[in-house]
Amino acid sequence: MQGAPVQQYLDLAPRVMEAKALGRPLVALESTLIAQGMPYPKNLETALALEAAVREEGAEPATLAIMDGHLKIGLAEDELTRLAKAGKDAVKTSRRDIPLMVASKGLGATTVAATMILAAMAGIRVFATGGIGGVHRGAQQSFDISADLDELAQTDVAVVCAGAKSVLDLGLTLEYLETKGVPVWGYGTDQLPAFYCRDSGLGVDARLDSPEAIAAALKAKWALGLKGGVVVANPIPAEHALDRRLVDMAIGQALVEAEKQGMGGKALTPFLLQRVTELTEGQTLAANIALVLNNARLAAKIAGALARA
Ligand code: PSU
Ligand code: MN
Repeated sequence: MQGAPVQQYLDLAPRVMEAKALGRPLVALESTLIAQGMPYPKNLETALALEAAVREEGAEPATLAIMDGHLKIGLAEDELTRLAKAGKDAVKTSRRDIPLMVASKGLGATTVAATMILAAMAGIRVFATGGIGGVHRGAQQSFDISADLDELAQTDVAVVCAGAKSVLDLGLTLEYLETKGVPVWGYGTDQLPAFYCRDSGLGVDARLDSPEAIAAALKAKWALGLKGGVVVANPIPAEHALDRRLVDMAIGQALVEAEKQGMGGKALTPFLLQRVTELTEGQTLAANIALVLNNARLAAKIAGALARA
């Protein structure tokens, strides 16, 4: 199998293939968020609602995952159901996990990093998710920095997200992205959003107020051969934003529990996110769904603008 082309592993859904053939805009969607981030059946409802939101804005959605040895670019409804029902039994798959997930023919839910890789392989340039991974608090000691950040440094995909959760060290996350040359653009805002809250108190590098302006800047980046992705930071709609004190309290407690239990490695982020949901009695889940939908819509508009740019 030496020198085997990537294509033999890619499995494009018929709708995705058709959209590509017609030059229609495509938006990639993440599967870790569905499998690990939300309980069944809310996760399936959300996955379907995300795809519908992308279509409403005139683009074709492709939820990405790894199934039965294939890199799946777009899932049929029965496949989405399988992923949603598997939940945490699906393997959280980041860059380093991809080879084994393919070879073992397992069920892999792709993180931001892995979703970017699959999207790029399939020629999809715009990707919507909830929040990216980043530099964890205490990373000076633990070295825990998400592989999402290095992926953003090297893979040509724009990631539309609501910033990163304040379980992370947002200031250090921005420093790391700056070092790696990853642009962080605020959509209609000068501040980095903090996921459930609209503002983090930290600035982005530029504010862009339209999908066309974002598309023009993306086109320039890639036309110039400046490798890597971009963070498009889209604040949660005001009516769904949560009270900062509630969120900070839940995060504070989740961090203490994680430390006590010696959590680390790839289990840490899912643990923190689940505890925050439990501690806020599901308020963060509702906010999470609202912000991902908002990101899917913006991503579809950017993909459309990029197709016309
Ligand atoms: N942030 C969220 N929800 C998530 C994740 C991050 O608000 O579900 C997931 C994403 O899949 C992200 C991953 O890529 O966690 C980062 O994990 P780690 O910190 O282990 O790299
Ligand atoms: Mn980590």
